[in-house]
Amino acid sequence: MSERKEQNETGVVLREREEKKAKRPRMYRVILHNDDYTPMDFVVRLLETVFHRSEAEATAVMLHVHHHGAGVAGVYTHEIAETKVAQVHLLARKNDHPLMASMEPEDEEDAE
Ligand code: TYC
Repeated sequence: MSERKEQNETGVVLREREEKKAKRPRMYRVILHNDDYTPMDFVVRLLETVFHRSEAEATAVMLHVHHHGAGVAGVYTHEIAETKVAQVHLLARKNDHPLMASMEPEDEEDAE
């Protein structure tokens, strides 16, 4: 955001802030973490309902998390990602499962 200084005929200096560019928003990965207790079927249903994955995608993501410890459920703007993380925790706790989710910026700069 740059500033431009202009001087009019009265000698008053006017500062004008140029319009902020409509940049693409920073995107965040919502990460699901593995645990030993949350049922596989619960994770698949959650990926379908909260993350709008097909059954095949949901199963693939769940198995990835199960075998590798963590995996990407979806990529969203900051506010949407926060909401998804909260929805995962709410649904999991409601069903007495320890399932954990987190979010991280997609671009490298200060990831994690
Ligand atoms: N490891 C769990 C089980 O064997 C399944 C699971 C998958 C749990 C993904 C959490 O994010 C998770 N029942």
